[in-house]
Amino acid sequence: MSRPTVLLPGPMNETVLAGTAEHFDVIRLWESDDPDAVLAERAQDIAAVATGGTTIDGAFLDRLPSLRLVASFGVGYDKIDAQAAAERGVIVTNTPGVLDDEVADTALGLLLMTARELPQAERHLRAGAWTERAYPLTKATLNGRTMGILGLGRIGEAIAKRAEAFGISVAYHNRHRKDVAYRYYPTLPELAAAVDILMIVIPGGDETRHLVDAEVLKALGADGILINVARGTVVDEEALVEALRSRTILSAGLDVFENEPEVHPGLLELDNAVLLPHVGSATIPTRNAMGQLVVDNLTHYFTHGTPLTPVHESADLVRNLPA
Ligand code: 8YV
Repeated sequence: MSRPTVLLPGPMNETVLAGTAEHFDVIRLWESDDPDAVLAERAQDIAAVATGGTTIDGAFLDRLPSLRLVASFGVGYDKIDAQAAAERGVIVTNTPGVLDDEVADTALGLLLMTARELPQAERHLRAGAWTERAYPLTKATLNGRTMGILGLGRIGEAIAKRAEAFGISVAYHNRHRKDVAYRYYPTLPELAAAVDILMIVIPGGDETRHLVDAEVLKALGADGILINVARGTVVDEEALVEALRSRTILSAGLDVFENEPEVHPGLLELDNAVLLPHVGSATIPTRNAMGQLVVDNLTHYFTHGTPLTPVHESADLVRNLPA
């Protein structure tokens, strides 16, 4: 039997490249001089796509009539229209679970960096300023603080566990209350008003666009710290720059940006923002585990007829798969 054809629109990590090459007939679209011609010529063959960041919308899906599965690298899949895929009978998978601890570690690291101004203190030392004067005491401490988690999912829970170990008390806002011991706030402004640290872990996409706006930042208040390890689109970046400039909030630690890798020039100028280049899950072991789950979703689907980790928009399709 011939091997199923898997399309890779863009470059992916070694684990995905090696794993797909071992099991499938692979099209490396980014290496082609004329990707449109390749897509048109091979459209009938392509049974799956493995992707890590390419936008996949209805128009893209319509070009691939034999497509059955889109295996996405990463837990967030806001670049993929999973609803449009479901309407066309195409299952989408992501890589949940294997990156929770890594992203939670980054979130706590970024919180420490932001609250205690560690990058600024290190810059002070490297600039030779320590011999002139001690680095100023920071206004913020993590002792006795409260963290509000926006989006208490798997990564949110891993962050909550770490925060508790730091002696930080945890509250959260989700659309629905969960069966957890943390205090629940039914609206985001109420959560923001009640906490010292607002931790964003909610998925991106249209539904959560600019959820953290000027009103939420005002509610967080002058001692408030904003941390975002989710998607830049969740925050109204213009409003954030203004809130940081006017000290409406104390500081922000950001791993993600609205137009990344472009970063708002206003953020770059501010001394009360700590900025990381989207490194939440960026270790070799974790990225390899994510890559392996992409490959495993593909092989499991083509061997057993079911994917391992479908997204919720694909739930009905998966339920109706032949046993
Ligand atoms: C990765 C992420 O940076 O999983 C996600 O949703 O944002 C990160 O783990 C991203 O998937 C890399 O392409």
